[in-house]
Amino acid sequence: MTDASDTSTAKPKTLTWESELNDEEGTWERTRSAYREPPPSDEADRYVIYGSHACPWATRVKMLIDMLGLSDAIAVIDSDPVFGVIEEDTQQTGWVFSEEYPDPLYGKSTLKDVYLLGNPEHDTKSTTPMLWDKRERRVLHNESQEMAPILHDLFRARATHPEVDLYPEDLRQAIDDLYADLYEPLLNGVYRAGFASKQEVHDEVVDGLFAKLDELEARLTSQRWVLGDRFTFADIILFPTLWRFDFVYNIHFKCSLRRVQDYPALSGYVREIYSWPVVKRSNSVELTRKHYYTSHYVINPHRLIAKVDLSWMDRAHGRDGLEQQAPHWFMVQA
Ligand SMILES: N[C@@H](CCC(=O)N[C@@H](CS)C(=O)NCC(=O)O)C(=O)O
Repeated sequence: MTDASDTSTAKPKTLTWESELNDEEGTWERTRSAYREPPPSDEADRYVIYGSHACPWATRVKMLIDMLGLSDAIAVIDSDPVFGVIEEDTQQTGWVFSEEYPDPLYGKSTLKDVYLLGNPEHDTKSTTPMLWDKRERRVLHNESQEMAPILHDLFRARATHPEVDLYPEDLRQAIDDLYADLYEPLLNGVYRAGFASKQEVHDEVVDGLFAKLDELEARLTSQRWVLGDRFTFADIILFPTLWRFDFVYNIHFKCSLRRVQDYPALSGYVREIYSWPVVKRSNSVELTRKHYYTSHYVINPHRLIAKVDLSWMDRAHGRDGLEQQAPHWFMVQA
């Protein structure tokens, strides 16, 4: 039998979402991303993004790549949407590869193994999105909010649509401020609400979250995009959370005071962005539902997937009266 107090030979445990649950406090806290290195060059086909079909953080980076037309320069490798066991002795779960979603570079069976290939000392969360350097075989970056602007600025010149500017100089500060304002209450708030294990913790997060949605509704009633009349990365920050809200967060994470479809402006905003072919590429309802309901066994032990009526998403968005500037090519079928 192993003595738990003997740490001399114990391997460091890899963090996963389960180890971020705090039973005593009833809270859940996301670990800070550990890898923060920009790519050393702008070479095409040297870097890949390890992503996943269901992760909103990965989706933000994938939407940026698709909207600039960078998929020839930076490929995306998606892991299986369903979490599997990544650590035998603790049975903790995380991103895995499968027959349908293989790791074409190294044939690894878990994303953690790819992290370990790049860094044998890797002992923190193995998250998506992760920017990988194929030449040096190592992880460069795994924080979407910093990775996206780095890729935008470094690779935009080689994009199919270099005219698309998702980070206009004059709005950079506003984009960063919006993220800072939305992160804890809303973008991460849905997870804090869903994984809370004490009623008062859940209630408080949910109240803060809907206060933020109410603010956004007011803002998007008078303007087309979240920072005004230009579509920018700020909208890419907001969209993945709003888009999956009704069919995942509202049910699975019990963020159920209201639905996005109950907000006229927010729902029109989601419908408009989701109507673009370039957005459909990285946002799959089926894979997203499958991921959440089947991966978080702590809050959904039987892994049943909630039935949903998504007909509202395909109705006319009704936002043509508001001034707008979004690249026409987003709306064009490839
Ligand atoms: N702050 C990070 C968060 C990334 C993150 O937590 N991704 C989740 C998926 S949505 C993940 O990979 N989780 C793996 C796990 O919990 O083991 C970012 O924005 O890139």
